[in-house]
Amino acid sequence: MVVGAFVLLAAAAQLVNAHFGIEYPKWRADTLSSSTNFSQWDYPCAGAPTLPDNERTPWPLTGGSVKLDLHHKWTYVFINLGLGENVTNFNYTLTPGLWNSTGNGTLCVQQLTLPTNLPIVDGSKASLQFVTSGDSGSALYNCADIVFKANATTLSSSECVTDAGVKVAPVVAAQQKSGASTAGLNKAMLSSAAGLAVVFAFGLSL
Ligand SMILES: *[C@@H]1O[C@H](CO)[C@@H](O)[C@H](O)[C@H]1NC(C)=O
Ligand SMILES: *[C@@H]1O[C@H](CO)[C@@H](O)[C@H](O)[C@H]1NC(C)=O
Ligand SMILES: *[C@@H]1O[C@H](CO)[C@@H](O)[C@H](O)[C@H]1NC(C)=O
Ligand SMILES: *[C@@H]1O[C@H](CO)[C@@H](O)[C@H](O)[C@H]1NC(C)=O
Ligand SMILES: *[C@@H]1O[C@H](CO)[C@@H](O)[C@H](O)[C@H]1NC(C)=O
Ligand SMILES: *[C@@H]1O[C@H](CO)[C@@H](O)[C@H](O)[C@H]1NC(C)=O
Ligand SMILES: [Cu+2]
Repeated sequence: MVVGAFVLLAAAAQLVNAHFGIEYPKWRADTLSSSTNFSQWDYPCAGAPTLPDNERTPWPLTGGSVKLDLHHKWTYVFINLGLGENVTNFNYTLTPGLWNSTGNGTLCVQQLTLPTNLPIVDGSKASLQFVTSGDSGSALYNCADIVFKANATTLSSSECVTDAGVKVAPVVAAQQKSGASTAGLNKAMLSSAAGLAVVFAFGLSL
């Protein structure tokens, strides 16, 4: 069924060299570096192992910042959260509206909204999985390891700057009104679940 086409498209897409980097939180490894053998095509974390505890980025209990370096003309962006020390199951989405990001450069979001009733306390360890994908459904992966801390802060607004020309909009909102920018990113837009249905229709079955 869909799997055969998925594999072919993934293979074709490997010809396009336009991966992405994580600037914040600290990523597990520089998977863009040609001096390592990490591959962003490898699920779930490009083959990079969990960082030692002293290298986990402290994140506020109410949600923290993310800063990505995007190289594509446009891409879907998913950010998933898994709880625990050695995460294998990234089963909470932090991008329920599914982001469609256009432009090439730095995308920063100062505070991601966490799912309600997330079972975390001061000191809970977790990992973030960043996924970018085009229409073909082929995807690239990177991960970052965090620890939820009561005294952690988000990046300041001067540290969290999105490049001019880089925009992100949830898929559903993007279809309703064009040109939504990060300035317009809000909780209501990010909480539309219908966006996921759209992308799975678009991304995984074409
Ligand atoms: C990457 O893989 C190649 C081929 O298997 C090997 O020769 C090289 O040493 C590896 N590099 C690293 C940094 O592990
Ligand atoms: C992204 O931007 C860099 C420099 O800012 C440029 O060299 C590169 O060609 C751009 N890539 C795309 C896909 O627009
Ligand atoms: C996580 O993995 C590390 C290294 O393999 C191991 O030392 C540690 O006990 C593991 N922790 C849990 C909770 O499984
Ligand atoms: C997520 O996965 C973890 C570990 O497998 C599990 O304990 C937790 O209940 C799951 N949460 C949800 C919302 O699926
Ligand atoms: C995402 O943005 C790109 C570039 O603007 C556009 O071509 C594509 O149709 C958009 N996808 C959706 C589902 O809105
Ligand atoms: C948070 O508290 C810990 C001690 O629990 C301390 O080491 C750390 O520097 C504090 N961080 C901030 C940002 O205040
Ligand atoms: Cu790429």
